[in-house]
Amino acid sequence: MKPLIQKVEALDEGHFVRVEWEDGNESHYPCVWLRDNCQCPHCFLRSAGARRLLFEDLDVNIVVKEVTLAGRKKISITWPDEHSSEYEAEWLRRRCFSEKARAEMREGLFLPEQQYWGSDLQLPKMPFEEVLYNDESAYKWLCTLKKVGIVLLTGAAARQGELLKLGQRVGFLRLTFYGPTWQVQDKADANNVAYTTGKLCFHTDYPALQHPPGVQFLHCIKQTAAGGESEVVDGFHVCSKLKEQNPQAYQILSSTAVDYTDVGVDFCEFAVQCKQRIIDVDARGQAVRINYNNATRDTVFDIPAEKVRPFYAALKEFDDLLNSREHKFAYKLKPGDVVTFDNWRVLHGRQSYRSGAEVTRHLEGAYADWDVVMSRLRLLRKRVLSRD
Ligand code: OGA
Ligand code: NM2
Ligand code: ZN
Ligand code: ZN
Repeated sequence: MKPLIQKVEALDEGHFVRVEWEDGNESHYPCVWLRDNCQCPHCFLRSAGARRLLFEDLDVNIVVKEVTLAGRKKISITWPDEHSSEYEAEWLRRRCFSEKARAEMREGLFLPEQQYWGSDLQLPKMPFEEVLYNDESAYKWLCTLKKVGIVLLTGAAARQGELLKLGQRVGFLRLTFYGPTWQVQDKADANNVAYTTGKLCFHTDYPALQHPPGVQFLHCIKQTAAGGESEVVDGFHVCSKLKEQNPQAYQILSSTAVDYTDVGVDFCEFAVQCKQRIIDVDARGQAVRINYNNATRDTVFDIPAEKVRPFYAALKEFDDLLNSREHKFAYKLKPGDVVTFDNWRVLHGRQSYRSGAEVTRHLEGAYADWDVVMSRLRLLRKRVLSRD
């Protein structure tokens, strides 16, 4: 199981160390990286798991003076200034620079695997209580949330406060101008279109913020008899379709900065303004975040006039794909349901319902950041996997 070292040598005039493993593999480590990552107490603060070595004290042209094998589980390096460093076999193996090893490390740290879905979605469901009190269940919840983008938790109490428990379970909730949690119901002088009985077409929440909330929780406390049904669509799946069907529309939506605005009073007074591309892409042109809420898209539109019509045409293409029968999935929340979803990936909407004298529909909502959720996922994985 544990990797053992067969042989170690310096290469390239001391700029590289080559490790030959007992299983026949080999790894090459740049010496500047080895010196930078010396694990001795001068260079590394164990208690923080962080580098003490200052960058200004690192010679970026450093070469090894001597490298030796210490047993088969450790290598030792002496540097030209006589500083010495030791590296464990297991530590080195995990940090191998090969394409394959780096891909494995990346997958373990970030779980990038995504399962695209459409109207065929088998909405993943788990009991709310299980997720709160069982680590395996919580781990499975978060893995599914990352991979599929949506998980329905069932059987919560039909009263306010349940999302605070979910917040504690992951760590903490994301506070916004709408408060630590917020009440989705028909309100007089609503400060947001969500707080009316109107239809909400597919949107992601809060693109008006520079860093929109990564994860959203919606807890159904009361559901109206007619109307108020929910819809979701896999935004990344739709983006990949748009890219292949209409690369020009994709190009426009992934490059045009759209103005968003949100002004009002809730938790406190706010005047939020932001520019976002509707489709945020990584260096490879892959969609990594959708920023689309038609309600908060500003009347101010800071692009040249001649680019406006092509932009609307592109957005129409995207919106049509979002709403196509094959892509969207419809369901209706019941009291006690908590839908948890990736607000960077999954767009959500709801049907209108009739307004009345009293409140017939009430959801409590909350946000969490992906940093917090992924942190909990990694901790749960460590705990769950070390058990067996
Ligand atoms: C929202 C929202 C969905 C619903 O409040 O942003 O999308 O079903 N609500 O009311
Ligand atoms: N609410 C539900 O982008 C948005 O304004 C989404 C946010 C009011 C907290 C709605
Ligand atoms: Zn050191
Ligand atoms: Zn919403």
